[in-house]
Amino acid sequence: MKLVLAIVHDDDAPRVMDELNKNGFMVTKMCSSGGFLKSGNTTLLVGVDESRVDQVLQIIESKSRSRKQIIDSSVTNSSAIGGGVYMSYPVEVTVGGATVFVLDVERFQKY
Ligand code: 2BA
Repeated sequence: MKLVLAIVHDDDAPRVMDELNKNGFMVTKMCSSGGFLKSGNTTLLVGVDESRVDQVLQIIESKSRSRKQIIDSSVTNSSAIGGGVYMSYPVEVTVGGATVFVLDVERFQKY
């Protein structure tokens, strides 16, 4: 058995989950935040037989879009004469489609 751990955009999560459920996969949704943008995203956990991992990945890929996001990057130049100079400039980052990890499951129990 494998555990597919997928980090997807909040807006894509409902479509990814619907399609996984439609195809008979069980999904757990967790609210998460990216360490870089500090904004919300969704982490999905899917426990699945190894033979069906590719199907899960294909569904996640087909329902996740990549997006351009502009963030404000701040730089403080404290060595400037007369005190620190504060500069802020926009930086474009591409987020997603999905970041996926596939992990081995040592043991799976349901009680
Ligand atoms: P964030 O950490 O908020 O990152 C959002 C996007 O910012 C990333 O998109 C990437 O394009 C950019 N980015 C992240 N760190 C950067 C850095 N140090 N310098 C420049 N740009 C940077 P994605 O790569 O699509 O990642 C989306 C989200 O997936 C991440 O949100 C994070 O929550 C998760 N993620 C990605 N790679 C991961 C990893 N190796 N381990 C754990 N989580 C990961």
